[in-house]
Amino acid sequence: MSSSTKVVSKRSSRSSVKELPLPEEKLKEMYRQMLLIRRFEEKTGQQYQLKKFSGFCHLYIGQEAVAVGTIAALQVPKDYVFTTYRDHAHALLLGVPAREVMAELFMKGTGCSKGKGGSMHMYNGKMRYMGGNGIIGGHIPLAIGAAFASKYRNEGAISVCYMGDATINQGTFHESLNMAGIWKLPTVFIVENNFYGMGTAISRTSAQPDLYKRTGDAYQIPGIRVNGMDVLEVYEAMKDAAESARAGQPVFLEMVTYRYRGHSMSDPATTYRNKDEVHEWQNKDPMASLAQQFPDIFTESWLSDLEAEVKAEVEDAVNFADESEYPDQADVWTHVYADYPGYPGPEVNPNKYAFPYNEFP
Ligand SMILES: Cc1ncc(C[n+]2csc(CCOP(=O)(O)OP(=O)(O)O)c2C)c(N)n1
Ligand SMILES: [Mg+2]
Repeated sequence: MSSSTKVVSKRSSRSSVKELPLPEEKLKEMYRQMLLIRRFEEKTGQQYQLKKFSGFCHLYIGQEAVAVGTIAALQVPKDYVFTTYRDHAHALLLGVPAREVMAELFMKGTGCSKGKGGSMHMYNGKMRYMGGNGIIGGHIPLAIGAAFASKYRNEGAISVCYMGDATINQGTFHESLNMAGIWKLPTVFIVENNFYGMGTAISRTSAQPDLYKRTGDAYQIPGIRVNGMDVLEVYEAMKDAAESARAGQPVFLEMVTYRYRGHSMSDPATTYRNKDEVHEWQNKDPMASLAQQFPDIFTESWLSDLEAEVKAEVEDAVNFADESEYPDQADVWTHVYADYPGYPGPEVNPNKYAFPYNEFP
């Protein structure tokens, strides 16, 4: 793979069932996953407005094809996955039941991070989902650390690091990519380019607006631009990138995508972009375009059955989260740091740290 090359779709016409690029079941599963994410996120937005939970909440609506297409190309649960605070979708795809993602949003003890992480800190250690991270760029060194560990132990796992377009001006990005380039760490860096960092357009903050060009010569990490609204194109690009990373050549993928909602639940997105722009992207919707390409598979009756099934799954998640309890106060110091023998040490009296917190460790 050469540096700084654009990806050209390898697929020919997909208009006929005979020319399916993937088995029918796989196409249907990708569609189902995108729909689950869409409906889950819409419900999450409603629950937030109903004040079922508070704090930061960033929805993934519009970007579904990126997480679905990339994770479909991974070896789960061998490969490591790190992402930002826009992390509900990745959790749903990496083995966290919808119930436990919703419960985590509601900060309940049954959530995937035991109710102590909330929206920005989904996690599933068993599936090597190393979670959401709230600090822009803070997770990139962690991701190359996992890649280094995999290489050192000869695990054959790759480390995948998702980030937003505004993240790539952070120092951690450049330091991490330089190390990955020198040490040939098995990493795929994925920029989800939705064109905005909060309310600031990427064209105002990146001297090089073609983000895929920023890593090739600088770090010997090939940069590839991918249509992030096309789940099949994303899948193919990720398959190649994962293969390359596993063989010791890191890759940088620029996924061109768009968020239909504001940056977070507190952003109405009315001041920095107009409705025509949003509609233009909605016309490229990843679910609608997949369904339109394969009308023989995505029939009206199949789609309406799926809608009902997904709706029920999301309703069930809300009921489960509503009925769950908040974490027990006695658990306040568990799952905070890694549990390893000897920590926090025999001399520590758990009662010392009971509410109210007079003393901190
Ligand atoms: C180090 C740091 N600086 C600032 C912030 C505040 N902040 C949260 S999201 C964000 C913009 C990130 O945009 P982008 O990387 O494009 O990701 P997107 O939200 O579009 O997915 C900023 C500046 C932060 N979380 N961490
Ligand atoms: Mg962005």
